[in-house]
This record gives sequence, C-alpha cells and structure tokens, in this order.
Amino acid sequence: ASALFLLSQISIAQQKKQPISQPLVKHIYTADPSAHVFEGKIYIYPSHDIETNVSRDADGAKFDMKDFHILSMDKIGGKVTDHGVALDLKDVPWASKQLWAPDAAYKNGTYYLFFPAKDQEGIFRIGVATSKKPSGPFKAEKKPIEGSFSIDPAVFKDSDGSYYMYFGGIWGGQLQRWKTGKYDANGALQKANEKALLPKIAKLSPDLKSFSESPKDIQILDEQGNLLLEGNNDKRFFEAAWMHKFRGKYYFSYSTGDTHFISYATGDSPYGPFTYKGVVLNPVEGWTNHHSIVEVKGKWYLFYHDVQISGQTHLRNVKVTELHHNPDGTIQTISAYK
Ligand code: FUB
Repeated sequence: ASALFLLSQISIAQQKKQPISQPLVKHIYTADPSAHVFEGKIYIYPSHDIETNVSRDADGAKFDMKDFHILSMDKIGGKVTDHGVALDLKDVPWASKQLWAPDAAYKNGTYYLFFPAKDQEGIFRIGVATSKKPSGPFKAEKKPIEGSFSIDPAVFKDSDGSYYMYFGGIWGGQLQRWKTGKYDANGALQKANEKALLPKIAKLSPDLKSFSESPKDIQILDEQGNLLLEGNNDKRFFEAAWMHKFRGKYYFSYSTGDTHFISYATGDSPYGPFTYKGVVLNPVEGWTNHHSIVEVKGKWYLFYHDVQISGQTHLRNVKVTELHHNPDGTIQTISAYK
C-alpha cells in the first residue's frame, strides 16, 4: 500500500502544472500590470497588493491597496527595478481607500498616472496624477476626473494623437450602479437573459486631466452581430479593459471576471463596435485575471498576474510572456501553465 501511495504522489506531482513564466518581482505583491515603453525602457504600472485585516466580501474589500510602486526593465527578461512609492493614498485629497488597477500615458513632457479609488462616500472614481518622470513620484489632482466612475482605467493613444480612456467593472467595480447615468447604490446586476453591461470610453481633453465628452458605451457583439447577454458570462465584459492596435485594427481586451478569461474583440474604430473573437489568456491561479498587451521592439507581450508566490487571490504577482498574432489577425490563446 505504501508503494502505491508513493506512486500516486509522484503522479500528482507530475500532473501539477508548471507556470510558463516567473514573477517579475518577489519582494512585494503586484497585480493588474499596465505596461508601456517610455524613454526606451519598459515601465510597468501595477496595483500594489498588501496583506490586510479587512474581511473578504463580494465587492473586493480585501483588495485594500494603499500606494503604487512602478517597475521598469531595460528589456524583457532583464533586471527589474522597483522605483519605490510613486503615489500614496494619503496624498490623494479626494480618495478614501482601495487604489485599484492603474494605467499611465505620456504627452508633451509629462507622464500621467490614472487610477481608481473610492471617494469619501465609498463611490469609485478615477483620478489622475502627473510627474516629469515615468517612474514618478506623481502628484495627484485635488479632485477625481469630473464625470468619472467605476474602475480600471486604460488610456490608449491613437495614431492621430487622440487619447481615449476605457474603463468600468461590474460587481465590486460598481458599474451596475450607473445604469441610469446617475449613481444608484441599489443598482442591480443584469439578469442572465438581459444584455450585459458595457464598458465605457471617453476621449480625453488635450491636457489629459478631464473627459472631453460624456462617457459612451463600448458595444461587444457576438458573431451574429448581437450584443452579448449577461448569461454569456464566459464572453461578456466584467473588468480590466485594455486597447491595442495591430495592423490598423482596434483590439479591445478585457476580463470576463467570474469565468476568469482574458478575452478580446476587434473593431475598426476606437469606439467600436467590437466583435468577440476569442480568448487571449486562459484562467490563471487566483480569482482575478488582468493584463496589458504591448509591443516592444517589434514583438508583442502579454503582461498578466497570478498568485504563484502567495496562493492567495488578494496577494498577486505580475508576469510577462510573448503574445502572437496569427496571419489572419487572431490572437493565439495563452495558457499560463503547461
Ligand atoms: O486589483 C483590484 C481589482 O482586481 C482590479 O481593479 C480588477 O481588475 C481586479 O484585477
């Protein structure tokens, strides 16, 4: 019997899937990596996960992050530098808690850090902070972006020099509370047979500190041209919007949340509509899945996270792997384990 037991243990060990990539840093927990090439280096703008006494709830209270650290590296696979605290919650006049997934942009000698946080009323808003350096430190504006709400800003610079912010997230991200355009604390999630809630886009003003238009819905359609339903939860938008452009096409990618995929949909305009195309990244270890897609020296990379170091959903670690577009423009699905 003991020999049989040993054999079964060996076979379990053999079956345990091996990660395809290792955490970029191990001295702090990091998540939601938004990567950009600035000044010839790769800069990563992640959430900074921390241990907390706050209890777990369905709204993500356990993600109680209090600052941002920015990471950089000269090349993929190179040494990773942690530039220390780039922005602290206590220095954001309007914010009360939960610094969630950020993004960054550069324009005319200034770097911009965009980030969600709860305001004094517990409502998620999106703020902006500026610096002369991509690594910060960043100085926050006194108020959140007027008209902003929900979470997960992703700022995309189009080829014509226009900047757009994509944002939104359901469940803890509160998008269901904005169905009427006004905040409703009782706003319910959609039912399975109702149309799924849609992510938002707003063009940014020339100084990148405000919206130059009211946020609009981003339509995600199935192959038949119909809007996805809430019941299509293996395909519909949940959170973690990202935009990249490849050979003139716009690729809108996002997390499906409770089904844990990073999916993508393509279109011919930054505003969409976008047609669902498939999966970029299969579920990772840990509940959340959040990514960015960036071109570095002619190759494309997926930055993502899992919970390899901690084994706990709220203590994540960022990673990177190469991403491939097929000749027909589709993306080869990545599995983070082999
Ligand atoms: O990191 C906090 C939240 O978890 C992010 O805003 C979501 O996208 C999810 O990754």
